[in-house]
Amino acid sequence: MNFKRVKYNPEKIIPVLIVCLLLSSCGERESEDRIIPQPYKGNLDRLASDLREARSGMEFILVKPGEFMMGSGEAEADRPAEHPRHRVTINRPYYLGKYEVTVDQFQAFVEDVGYRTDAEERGKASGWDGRRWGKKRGVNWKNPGFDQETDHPVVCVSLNDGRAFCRWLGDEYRLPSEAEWEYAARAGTDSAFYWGTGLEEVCRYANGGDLSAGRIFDGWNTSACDDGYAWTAPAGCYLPNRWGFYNMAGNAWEWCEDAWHGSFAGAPPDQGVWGEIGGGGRRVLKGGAWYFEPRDLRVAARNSHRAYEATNGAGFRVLRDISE
Ligand SMILES: [Ca+2]
Ligand SMILES: [Ca+2]
Repeated sequence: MNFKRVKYNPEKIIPVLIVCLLLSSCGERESEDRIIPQPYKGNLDRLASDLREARSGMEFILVKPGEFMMGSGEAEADRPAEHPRHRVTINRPYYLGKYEVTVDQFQAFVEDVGYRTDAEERGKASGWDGRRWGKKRGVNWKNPGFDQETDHPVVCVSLNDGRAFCRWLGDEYRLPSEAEWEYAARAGTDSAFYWGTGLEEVCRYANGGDLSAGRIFDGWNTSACDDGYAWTAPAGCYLPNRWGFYNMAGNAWEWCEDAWHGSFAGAPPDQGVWGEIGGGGRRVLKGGAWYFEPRDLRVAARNSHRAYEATNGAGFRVLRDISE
């Protein structure tokens, strides 16, 4: 097996627990046990640089081991949830979806197993309707409150729905940890955006709240450029990051498995999930979405919802583990 369960360092966890209890910011109790990925024993050179999953047609890109600094830098110092910036070692390679999971891929899963999403079961989802944010009756992945094509990212899906989709694909598929997501999104960069720091380039790389959105969302705070879409855009629109991943900034927020913590104090130095795997409390989302201004499209930006919550700005991307 490639993973071992170890007792996490209580000297680091206990202060975080105390702060969380005082601030009521964690949402769920931290587990003392976590799974730490073990170094890869295979030959990296023998791994394909990309692959296609036969059932869904989803494309994946190989992410090789390395190190990176996780969280926001000095120029982004007003964001306590993204601090302290800390070194993370990625010691196992993995494949990550080149694109967000699309409406037609999610539909194939639903039709195959008769799945009903959390939003369908609850009869509602949250979202932005162009005028206000709130819970909307009858809103779900089939009807997110705006028109979508089948190649757009599926939204109004909960963390639970994302996990169910991964189980359908097979045992080696799962949602990424936040560290695995941010390592792939940064793609070797350490700037606020994975294209650098330029706000003038936002609309070339990301579908966010832009001038197209500003023409529809009255009084909305937008980028000073036009990316062409007020709502979601096709997966594969815009420029990819340096490693070939599309829309990691913007379009749909993307679920990660980590439990929500109000800062990175005590964060693990590896790619493993921070927090109990399979829990139902608040979980991390990354990347920003179609209605957000540029600061929420930064690589370090973080959001959280409960595992059952669905919003019309949130979707997900799939990770495929590599054995050995
Ligand atoms: Ca847009
Ligand atoms: Ca995205």
